[in-house]
Amino acid sequence: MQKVILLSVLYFVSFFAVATPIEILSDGGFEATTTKNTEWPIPLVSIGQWSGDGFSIVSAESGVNPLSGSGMYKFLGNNLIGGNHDTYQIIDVSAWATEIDAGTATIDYSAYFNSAGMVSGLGLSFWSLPAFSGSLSGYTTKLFDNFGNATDADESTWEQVSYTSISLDVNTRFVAFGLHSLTKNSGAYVDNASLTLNVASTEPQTPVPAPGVLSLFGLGLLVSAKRKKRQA
Ligand SMILES: [Ca+2]
Ligand SMILES: [Ca+2]
Repeated sequence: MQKVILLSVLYFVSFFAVATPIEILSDGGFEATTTKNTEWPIPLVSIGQWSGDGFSIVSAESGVNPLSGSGMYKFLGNNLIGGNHDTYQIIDVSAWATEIDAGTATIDYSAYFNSAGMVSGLGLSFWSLPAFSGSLSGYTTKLFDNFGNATDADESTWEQVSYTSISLDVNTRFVAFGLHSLTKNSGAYVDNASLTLNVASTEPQTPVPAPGVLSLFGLGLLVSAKRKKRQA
């Protein structure tokens, strides 16, 4: 009977041990970014860094406090890329090629916006790239919300924009995360950006007893040892 209970608990544990969310964005809280590549096309050396149109990392400003730490992103406009303000981070995901090509990898993607007074025309984008040569032209965007977001008029609140379970194309080796404002110097800020890669292992899962299961097992041994002692 004890064996049956133990085996069923082990099965339960292995069922929930499959998906592993991994944060792959660098400095999504805008606390460490000091240098900016304001070039277009985005240079290869900027992989893993915020790049594109000009921006500032600022502390509390115009009644808006950073959502985390002491820094937040501020849209500026030098109009390198079209008439909008666009900043990207390119991320190398080739380390997960096996899982991506198995068709099981997905992305969760979000950022918080805020401003002093309501600002509209804000957006996020996500790109799935088989290779990266320095330009995003020619690639299909997986998601571009077309500047459809707006902040409210309350500078004490941060408005979250989020998307979940976006599938990654087979052969994806780089992804791009985009922050967008329809107008330059829009007065909008961004903080706590996140890009999570969710991969399911292609290997069969080996059931691993959780600490609680081990205690239960230990308790079972203790009880049976005591019974044997009494019988002796
Ligand atoms: Ca921050
Ligand atoms: Ca707000």
